[in-house]
Amino acid sequence: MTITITAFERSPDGGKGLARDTRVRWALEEVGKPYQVRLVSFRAMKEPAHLALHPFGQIPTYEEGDLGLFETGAIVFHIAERHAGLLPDDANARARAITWMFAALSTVEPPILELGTARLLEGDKSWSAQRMPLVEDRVRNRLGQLSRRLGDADWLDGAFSAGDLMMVSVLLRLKASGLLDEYPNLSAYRERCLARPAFRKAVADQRRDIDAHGPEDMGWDPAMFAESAAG
Ligand code: GTB
Repeated sequence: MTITITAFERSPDGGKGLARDTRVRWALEEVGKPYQVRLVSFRAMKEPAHLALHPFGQIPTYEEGDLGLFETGAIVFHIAERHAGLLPDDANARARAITWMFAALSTVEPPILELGTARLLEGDKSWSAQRMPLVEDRVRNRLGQLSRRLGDADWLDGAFSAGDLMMVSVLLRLKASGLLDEYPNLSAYRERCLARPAFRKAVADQRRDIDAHGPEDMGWDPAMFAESAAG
């Protein structure tokens, strides 16, 4: 059955892998499943046809036959469950890999998104300079914990898994802040993931899709993209 995902017609980062369709593309490349992309404009994301697929009017979505999914966690989990390559066969190792997916999304990502909001949307507020160190320290707290757990291992738990894919997807948003550079083992972990052929192909294809639309001004409102700021 054909797999179709949605992605931005034009992305604020110009297709550098920061928009969330990257994680889905990467997962599909890791398991070797071909897919089609339906590019959507900002306006189309808020129209009834897209809202029927994604109640919050966002990308990415995933369609396969009768199945329609939204939320990158659910989509990557679905891909990992149905195809070999992203979850171990051993039941306990599999459960631990899934745990890392949840940890990425519900424990590590929130302070990183908050940093994005603070930088992009609140940077001009009178209290921003006072608040910023608190927000950055919340990110550092999680990075320190993650760094200690990773130690000198290549991956979070044994072989590369969907847990690593999700964790590094979350960490990518820290690039502009430089915070990840304070943790050499996490920087090296990120680089290991970025060097994976599946990741490189996913981002190259994303860039190709966006370039096909030209460098037009998207006219996007930063308030719509609070979470893009950390990238
Ligand atoms: N929890 C959802 C998931 O994981 O699937 C979040 C989905 C989401 O935030 N989608 C964003 C979106 O559609 C695109 S990825 N936003 C439009 C809206 O909410 O109206 C966020 C994003 C976009 C662009 C960049 N960038 O270019 O740097 C980075 C991140």
